[in-house]
Amino acid sequence: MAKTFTFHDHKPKTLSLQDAVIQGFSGKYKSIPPKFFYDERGSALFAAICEQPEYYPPDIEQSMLSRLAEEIAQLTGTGRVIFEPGAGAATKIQLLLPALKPLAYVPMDISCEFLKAAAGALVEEFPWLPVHAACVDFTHSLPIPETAPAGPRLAFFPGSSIGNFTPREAREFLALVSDRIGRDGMLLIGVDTKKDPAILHAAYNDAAGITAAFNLNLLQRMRNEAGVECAPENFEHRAFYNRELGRIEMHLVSRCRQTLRLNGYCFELGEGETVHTENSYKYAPEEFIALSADAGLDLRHYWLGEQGLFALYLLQSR
Ligand code: AVI
Repeated sequence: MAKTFTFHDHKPKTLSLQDAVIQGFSGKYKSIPPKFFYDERGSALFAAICEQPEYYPPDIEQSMLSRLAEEIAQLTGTGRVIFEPGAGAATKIQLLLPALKPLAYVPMDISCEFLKAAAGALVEEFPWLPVHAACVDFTHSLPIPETAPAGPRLAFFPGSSIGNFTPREAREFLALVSDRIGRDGMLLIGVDTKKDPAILHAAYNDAAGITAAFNLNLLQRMRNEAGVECAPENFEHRAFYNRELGRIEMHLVSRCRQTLRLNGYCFELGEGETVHTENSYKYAPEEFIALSADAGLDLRHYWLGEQGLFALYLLQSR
């Protein structure tokens, strides 16, 4: 069988880590965008987080996708062009491929080499599936490669990555997806739910300290890649649920008064002062359905996983 595999590099020149540090440390509250977590070590640490017993989303979502694949296919039909922003190792889509029988698959990721390897492996595993991989920063744009065939589209966005946007950014992203899938296009999206804060707290403070290492890895990157003079041991991981805003917040907390230096810039941190590194918003179904509707996506169906801990939504563009 002739295999189809194309690769497209659309990675824009976006903010470097150095610029992000200068920008993020210059205001009253210090922060770094969470996309800088994902260097090679950060991606490996994130994969390890997904293996931790406290971090429930991957297991629940995967068992939902396996169990619901046929039911989802009945609602979407077969023969769609599926695109997946942030596809990573493209593992979750494999649970749906036999039922959804797509016309083509377009995995998108910011990590070009990783994407190329994952997409290449997928073509070997599913030789009947045309794959058109695109290296993109989906927080900026979602260009669909011109080699992808025409046909009804289905966007796939699992893992509750939508929670790492603010609700406003999430609405903008959903509106962009809605535009890309076109009229009657569909989106299958996994979203973490609001729940007992103790469960959320444990998920972002695993006993093995993997989430802490993931968070602290940002400081290693800042030092090794961006040339920031800093001592990672002078910081500690903090993650907590902000009930008012409905989000987990991750911070790096300064253990002492210290100065970080970079290219002539000096950034003072007081003891206990934090660098905000990530938000992970949680949505009750009615909140997420309203947010999607605001972005032009109407609910076709939603499913709740074990004890309502995670949700899958199938949405349709108006
Ligand atoms: C990728 N994203 C959906 C994860 C989350 O839960 O917000 C990232 C993560 N951060 C700490 N643990 C997992």
